[in-house]
Amino acid sequence: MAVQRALLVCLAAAAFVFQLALAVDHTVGAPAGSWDTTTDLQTWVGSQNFLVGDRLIFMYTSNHDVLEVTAANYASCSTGSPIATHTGGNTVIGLSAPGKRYFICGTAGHCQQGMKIEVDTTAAAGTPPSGSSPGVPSAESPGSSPPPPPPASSNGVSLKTCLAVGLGLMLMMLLAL
Ligand SMILES: [Cu+2]
Repeated sequence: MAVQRALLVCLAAAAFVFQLALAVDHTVGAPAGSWDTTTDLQTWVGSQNFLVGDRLIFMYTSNHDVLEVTAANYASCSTGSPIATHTGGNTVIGLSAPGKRYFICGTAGHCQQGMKIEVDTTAAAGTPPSGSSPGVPSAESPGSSPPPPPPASSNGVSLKTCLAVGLGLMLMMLLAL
């Protein structure tokens, strides 16, 4: 039915917008420090909650760089054959998928002095359910919303309904935080 489809589109749009609004920029070391040898980056990284869609921002002076490396090279502070090399003082890394990523500074000795972070990105709470997300109690998910009441007057009602459902969804997500 057209109204139901419109409702689903509304829900999807609301969820998408809300997730965008929730995306967080994590400036490495901020607010007290930055990507340097004097900041306690392990404490900083431990204080962060990285979700898919967030961004990692490295701000640094020209004596540093950012190497994305493997877990093994992270552990041993090996700067050889990095996955990616970033320079320029302002590096933005999009955390587009769940999982662990490893970053070290390529300047000699800096990784050993603590310029290394392990970033563990987890799926955002609002990620569309693809069947099974263990441990997440979701009484209502966009896919399992009850059928809407029969349309009284199909056109005028649908926008209002959309707004109401969108607001309700947002409230629900806010409460879930
Ligand atoms: Cu450095």
